[in-house]
Amino acid sequence: MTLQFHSSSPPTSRHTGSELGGSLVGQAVSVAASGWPIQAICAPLLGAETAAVQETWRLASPCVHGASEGITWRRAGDILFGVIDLDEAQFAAMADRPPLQAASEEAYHRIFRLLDTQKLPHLWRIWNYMSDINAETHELERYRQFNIGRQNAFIAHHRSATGNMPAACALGLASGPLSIAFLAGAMPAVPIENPRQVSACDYPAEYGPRAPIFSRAALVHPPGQEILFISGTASIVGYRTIHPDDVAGQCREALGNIAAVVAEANRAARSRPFALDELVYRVYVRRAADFPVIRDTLASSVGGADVLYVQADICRADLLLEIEAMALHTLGQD
Ligand code: 3EB
Repeated sequence: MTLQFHSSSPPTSRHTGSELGGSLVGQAVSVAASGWPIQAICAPLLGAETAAVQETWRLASPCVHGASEGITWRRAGDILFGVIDLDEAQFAAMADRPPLQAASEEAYHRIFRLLDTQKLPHLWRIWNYMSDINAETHELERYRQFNIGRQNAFIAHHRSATGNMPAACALGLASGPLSIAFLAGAMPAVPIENPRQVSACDYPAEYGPRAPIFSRAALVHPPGQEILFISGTASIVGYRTIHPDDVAGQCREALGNIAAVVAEANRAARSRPFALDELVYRVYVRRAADFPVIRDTLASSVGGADVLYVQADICRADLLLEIEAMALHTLGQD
């Protein structure tokens, strides 16, 4: 009855009924009208043997599902996975705000309404994707527009914008809608910060008029389990990007940040300590040409760990890569 995570390549479209949902990552993937909450992440895989990978959350207990306000979701017990894709063109008429800001605010409003209705108020992990994340329109970088909309929705729903935030990532793709996938539950996540980094909610205004909302990691506790989600992690110390033009340096720094977050998580963990070589990693690489250096740097640090490399834009123009990770532990068995 535990929550499980499976990765399959090539992807399989077979549903046994116990899948909550997941993602399909690869160039030109599409999940049109499947009716399942599967987030299409249209981005080239690097160094992979297949063009696409399917990642699936599975829970062997009866699922209920629905589609409300454009969110496709499935719920098993007290865990819900949902996906919402919004076309920014539909928000173009709101002349007072950039369309991406309006779309992100609306997407989060809808997510919070669904979670209220389902009485599963606690967001655990959020995956945010948008096109042209570093482009400047309306005199503001699009990632910063997204941050305004996200923070407005958190505040409107009386959710703290500074504490108890979910783990998250936010990446740029070449095209496509604003796409947000989320895992939520009845129990709050335990947020983890990184002592080497300023909390994202405290970033100074030079990184945007409104701060991002996420914690560096989250520990969540489905019955009998402990799951560690490590948010997108980059070469940021304090609040500044370091090693701006040095991809190997950024990679080592990001891994150092992950090690620091894991150490911090282990102080709060209820299961055995999390180890770097047991994590499942997803690495976002801005320039495909940097892939070999990044792969070799990871290999010397996390050995044979499971790593998926995806070409995508990172939310600061000077960041060349971002690494996220997770691990699942069973309680009481280790
Ligand atoms: C950073 O540390 C890098 O906006 O949800 C990482 C994880 C980043 C999540 C988000 C952004 C987000 O600031 C960027």
